Formats: sequence, structure tokens, C-alpha cells
Amino acid sequence: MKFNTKTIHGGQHDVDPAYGSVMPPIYQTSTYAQSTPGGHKGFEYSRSGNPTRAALERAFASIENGKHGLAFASGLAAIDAVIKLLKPGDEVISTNDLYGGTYRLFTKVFEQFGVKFHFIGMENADNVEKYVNDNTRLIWVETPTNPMMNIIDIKACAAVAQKHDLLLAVDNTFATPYLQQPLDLGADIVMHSATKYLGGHSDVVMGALVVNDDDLAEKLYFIQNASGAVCGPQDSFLVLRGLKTLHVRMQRHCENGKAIAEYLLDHPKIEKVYWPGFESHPNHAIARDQMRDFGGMISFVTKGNNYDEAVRIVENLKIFTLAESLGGVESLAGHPASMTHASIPKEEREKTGVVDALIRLSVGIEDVKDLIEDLEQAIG
Ligand code: P1T
Repeated sequence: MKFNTKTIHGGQHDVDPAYGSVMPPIYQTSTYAQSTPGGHKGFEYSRSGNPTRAALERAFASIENGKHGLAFASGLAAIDAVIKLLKPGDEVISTNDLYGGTYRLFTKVFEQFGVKFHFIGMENADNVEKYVNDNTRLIWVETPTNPMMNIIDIKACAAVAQKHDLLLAVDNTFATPYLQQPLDLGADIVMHSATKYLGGHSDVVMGALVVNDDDLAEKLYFIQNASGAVCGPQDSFLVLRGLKTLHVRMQRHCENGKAIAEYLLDHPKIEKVYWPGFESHPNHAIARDQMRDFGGMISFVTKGNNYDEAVRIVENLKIFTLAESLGGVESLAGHPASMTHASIPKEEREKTGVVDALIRLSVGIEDVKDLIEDLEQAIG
């Protein structure tokens, strides 16, 4: 089955044996009647499993070309489950440019349980191997990175992971499986904030994991059930509905993203535009190799690198909404230093380019002429 068919039909066979409804019913129930202790029809309690969530988990697995999908209450809950595979003393090599909440979870929650994180630049994958030692268990990759749009070579990281018997997890939130499928490139775990492009309509907070390996799936399922950060049936339904248009939404996000990146690049008041579709992007060749297109996420800095100017621009936007999050049909603008990445100490974030004047755009699927006009009037 091709990707554009999988978004609609993947894992959706036989979703309603009772009446044949085309969309899976929302099983709004916490529990299931048993005829005798243990005598149930596959579901016993909705933390452990729910038919609507199960339909979504099959869809997640299908679009990421994986065998097992797991849905969580948020993207961070999904990441939390991955790190719970580790033990005190274990070490993780993570990209140093990543979502601020992921950094906060790693440093403020898991470091106190004795897991050690190395935050390193991964634009050159050779750098990764230098940090491998006997305690290393996991490589954590986000690509494109949030918000600097760095591109990390997934195949090269997979080679390091295989050589040293490590797990490779890829946060595929920015790219989505429409643009890249990390399991096919050698990753062991794909993670999503399904809050973003997978849901696609800014109405649900959710996370996802997809894996191929049966043992790994069993361990993650154990953690999902034992820790309990599952999503509800209503949210599962909404994300399933969102998924069905992922490919058409992504096509338009990419077209609009390209037009806006090029508009910003030519703008006399803009100093620097971060978007992997430019040939001048340092890892454009890798992006071209591992991605199908370049997406609708763009970051930029105005000339003079001025905080007040950045704030003035995001406040003046009328169609772009100033808000956290990304990946919905509507365009959003964010100020990472004070919003999504405020939990990273200033000196750490500035090392990776998250300066006070940085603005991040999630380009939506509106008419691109309106979006450019909006940027024009806001930048001035
Ligand atoms: O918000 P949540 O669903 O828990 O997902 C966390 C997360 C994980 N990974 C990436 C790459 C993300 O971008 C996020 C959430 N990001 C934002 C809310 C944001 O505005 O960047």
C-alpha cells in the first residue's frame, strides 16, 4: 500500500465488526464486561487498551512502516516512556538543538534518577561516535531540529547505533512520515508529538511511538500500561480523522513553506533564514537524501538581531497567530527564546542559535499570498 493510501486505510480493516461503520466508533468506556474472571473480548481496562486507541495505534504503525504503534497522552509522555527503558548509570547521546520540553524532561526529571545525557551537535554524525562509552544505551535524534532546522543524518546515526548495539530513537514530529520514515533508515524507535502534524488541527495533545522489534514493543507497552500516560478514545478518534488528510496537508505545507522561505531570504530586513530546502543549508544534501520535501517549518532572524524588533513583528502578525505549537492547518508564529525554549538556559540555547531575535514560523495551508502579505505588513 502506498503512503497516501495508508494515511486513510492503514490498519483500519475491520474497525467495526458490529455495524461496519466506516470510521471506528469512539469506545468511551473505562472498562469491559467479563463473562468469567479473565473472560473478555480482547479489552479489559482502557489504560491497558481501548479499541479506538488500538485503531489509531495500528494507523501510526502503518504510516511509519512499523509493526507496533503506541499512543500516549502527549509527545512528552511518549519520550518519557522511551527513557524509562533505561536504568541509573545509563547514558544517552542527544542532539543539543531540540524541543525545550524534551531538554527539560531529560535534565530536570531523568538526570535526578541517574541517567546521563550528552547534548551534542549532530550535524556532523562523526561527532556522535566520540561520545559512545560502555554506559551508552540510546541515541536521541530530532531532525529537522526544533527550532534551528538542523538536519541530522539518520542512516549515519543508525550505523553508529548498530556498531555499538545502542537504540536509535528519532523524534519525527517536524518531518512526519510523509517526508521521512526513520525506521526505514535504520532507527529503532520513531517518536511523534501527534499534537502537531499528525493530528493537524491544533485540537488534541498526543504522543506516538512506532517500533518494529517485538521485544522492544513489549517493553514499551509494559511502560505505557504501568505508567499510564495513555490518550483517551475521543482524542484517538480526532487524530485518526486528522491522519486521513496528512498527505494533502503536508503537500501544501511544503509548497507554502518554500514560497515563504524564499520570500524571507530576499527580504532586505532579514539577516538569516533557517530552512533545509535552501541549497545553502549546511546539510541540504542529507535533507534531500532522507526527506521527500522540506516542510513548512522556518526560523529567521532580522538584521541587527534585536529582541524588541522580533517581538514587534510577532505582535503585528494578523493571520499568523502568536502561539506555542506547530503543524496545524493554521499558520502560527513563535518566539522560541521566551516560549517553546524558555526552559533551556540562555547561554545553552544561544550556543545553538536560539537567540532572542529568533522567530519560528509554522506555515499553515492558507493561501500563501495572504501569508506573505501578512509577513510583509508585520516586518514592514
Ligand atoms: O507537546 P507535546 O505533545 O508533549 O510534544 C512535545 C514535543 C516533542 N518533540 C517536538 C519536536 C516538539 O516540537 C514537541 C512540542 N513542541 C511544541 C509545543 C512547540 O511549540 O515547539
